[in-house]
Amino acid sequence: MEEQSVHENVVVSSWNEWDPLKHVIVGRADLCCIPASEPACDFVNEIPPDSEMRGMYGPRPLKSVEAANAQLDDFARILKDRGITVSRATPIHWNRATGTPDWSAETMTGCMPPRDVLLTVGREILEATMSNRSRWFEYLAYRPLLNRFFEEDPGFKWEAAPKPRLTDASFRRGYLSAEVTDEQRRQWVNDKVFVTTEEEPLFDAADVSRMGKDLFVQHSFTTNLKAIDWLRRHLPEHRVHAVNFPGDLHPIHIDATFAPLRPGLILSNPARQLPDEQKAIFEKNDWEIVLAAQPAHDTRPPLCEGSVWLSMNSLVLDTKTVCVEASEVYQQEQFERLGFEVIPVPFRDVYSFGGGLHCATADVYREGTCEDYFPRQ
Ligand code: ABU
Repeated sequence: MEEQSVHENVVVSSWNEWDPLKHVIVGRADLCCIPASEPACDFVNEIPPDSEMRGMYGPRPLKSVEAANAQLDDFARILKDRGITVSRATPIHWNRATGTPDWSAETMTGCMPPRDVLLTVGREILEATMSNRSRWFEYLAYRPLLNRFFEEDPGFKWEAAPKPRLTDASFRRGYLSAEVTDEQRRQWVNDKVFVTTEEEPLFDAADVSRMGKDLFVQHSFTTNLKAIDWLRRHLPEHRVHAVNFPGDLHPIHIDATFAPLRPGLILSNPARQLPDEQKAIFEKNDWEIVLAAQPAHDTRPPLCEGSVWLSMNSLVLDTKTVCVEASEVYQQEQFERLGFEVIPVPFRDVYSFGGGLHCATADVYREGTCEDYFPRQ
C-alpha cells in the first residue's frame, strides 16, 4: 500500500542526518545491472574469476536480486513498524542501452541506492548530476514520487542540477587502469587528483553530509570542486565545506567515511581520516570525532563494489536510535556505548546493489529546523 503524507501539506523537510525521521525513500533491487566499463567505473574488470559474472555486464543474477529485495522489504517493514512512512523507488528496465548526443552506454545500473541521487536540503530535493554514464538516467526511478510530493506539498522545491555532458573530457583517461599501482593512486588521491576532471560540475548526492546550516561535501571520484562551487551558489543560505579523506584510494560517497550521529558527534572511518587542518571547524565548535569500530567482516559480499566499511553505514532514526547491519556486532557495541538503542537489520545481501542502510535510503521528512551547529567558523 502506498503511504499517506505524514504532515498536512508539508511532505518534504529534512535538514540534517539525525533529527527524528518520519518519511524516507527505500531503494529496490529489481532489474539492477552491472554496468559495462566506462571512464568513471570499471567494475567488470574487478569481478573475481570464480564469479558467474566474470567479464560480464548486464542483469545481476536473479537469486541475488531476490535476496536483496527480501532484505530491502524487511528493512522497510522495520521502519514502518517504528511509525516511519516509507516510499519506494519505481524501477525501470535498467538493462537497456542509453545515450545522449555525447556518449552511449550499454546498460544502466538500477534504483539502489537512492541516497546517491537525491539530496534533501530542507524543503528541497535536488537530483544530483551523477558522475557515471550508466547512472545518468537513474533519476527516472524517483520521478513518480517527486511528482507526487510536488502535487501534495505547495512548498516543496523540486530541483535538478545541470545534466552533465560526461564527454571524455570529464574523465582522466587510464586513471582506473589495472596497471596503476597503489603507490601511484595514493599519490594522486593525496594530491586530490581524481578520475573526474573539472570540465563541468559533477556530484553524487551521497558525497554530501548535512549538518543544518553547514554542508560537508567530499571532493572525490564522484564529486568535483566545480560541483562544490555549484552547490555553494545554489544554496546561498548554507555554508558548503569541501572535505577529503586521503586514506581512501577509491573515494566515493562520504557515508562510509564520516557520519554525523547527533549534534556534536561524528563517526569517522579510522582508515580514512580527515586531515588535521580540516578538523579545525569541528574542534572550534566542540564536536567530538570518534573512530568507528572495526568491521566484523574482512571481505565484501560477492559482486560488491563497496568496501568492508559499509559496517558504519548506518541509518540514524533520531539522536537515540540507529539501524545497524545485523552482523556488524562491533559497530553495534560501539553505538550502544555511545548511548544509542541499536536496531539490527540484516542487509549484507543488499550491499552488492550499491551500499548499506544509509545508502539505501533518502530522507523525505525529519522533524526539526535548520540550526547553526558551527557558529565558530
Ligand atoms: N556508498 C558508500 C560506499 C563507500 C564505501 O563502501 O566505502
